[in-house]
Amino acid sequence: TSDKSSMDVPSTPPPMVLTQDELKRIAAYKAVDFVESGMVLGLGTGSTAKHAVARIGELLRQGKLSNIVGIPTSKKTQEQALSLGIPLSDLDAHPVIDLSIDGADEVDPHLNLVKGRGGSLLREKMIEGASKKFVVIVDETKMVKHIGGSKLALPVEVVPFCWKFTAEKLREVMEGYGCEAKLRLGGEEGKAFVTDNGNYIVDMYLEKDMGDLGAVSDAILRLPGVVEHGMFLDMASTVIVAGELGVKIKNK
Ligand code: ABF
Repeated sequence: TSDKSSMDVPSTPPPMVLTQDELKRIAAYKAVDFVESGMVLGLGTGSTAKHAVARIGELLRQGKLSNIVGIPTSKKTQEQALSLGIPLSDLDAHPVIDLSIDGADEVDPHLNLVKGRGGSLLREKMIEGASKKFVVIVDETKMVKHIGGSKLALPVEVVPFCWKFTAEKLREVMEGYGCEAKLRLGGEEGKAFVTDNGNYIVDMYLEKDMGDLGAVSDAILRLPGVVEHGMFLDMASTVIVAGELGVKIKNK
C-alpha cells in the first residue's frame, strides 16, 4: 500500500504578501489611469506620489502620454519630474489644474485627509485646491476612523518668528475644543525642519476626535503666526486604497 505521507501532494503557494511599498505603487499606478494626454497635472510629494510621478514619466517616454504639464508640490518632486523629462510649470501659469495625484497620512470615512508629514502641505494644498479633480493614493494603513486617529502628527506650517508663541496659541485653541494637544517643532532633534517656503512645521499630537473639523480649521487659521495646517477637508474627489485584498476606489 502506498504510504500516504509519501504521496506527491501539490504544495499550494503561500498567499502573496505585498509590501507596503508595493501597495503604494499599485495605488499610484491606478491613479495614473486617470491621466489623459494634454492634461495639466498636480504632482504630489511623498513615497506614494513618487510612484505616480515615475509612472507618468515612463508613459511619456513610451509615447503613451503626450503634452503633459506637471505642477510640482515640492522642490523634491520638481527634481524627480525634471529627471524624468516631465515638462514643468507653476500655478501662476496654470491657475486651473486638471488633475492632482498625491499621497496622504490619514484618510477618514468622509475622505477628509491629514497631509504634510513630508513638510509640503502648503504647496500641496494650494495646488490640489486649484485642481478640478484630486485623486489621493494610499495604502490601507492610512485609513482612520477620525482625523488624528493615527495618533501621529497633525502638521501646522508656522512662520519662524516667535514660533513658540504660535505653538502655545495653537495649544490653547485645541484646548478650547476640548482637545489636549501636545506640540513639538518638526525636524530632527534640536534642528527645525524648514519648508520649501522658509517656514517651520509645528507637529500637533491630538488624543481624540476633534469633532467639528471645519471650526477647528478656521480657529487654527485665524492665528496670525499660522501659515497653513495639514487637514485637507472636503478636497479629495477620489481616494484609491491599495490593500492585501485588492484596490478600493472611494469617490466623494
Ligand atoms: C505627502 O505625502 C504629504 O502630504 C503626506 O504627508 C505624504 C504621505 O507620505 P507617503 O506617501 O510617503 O506615506 O503628500
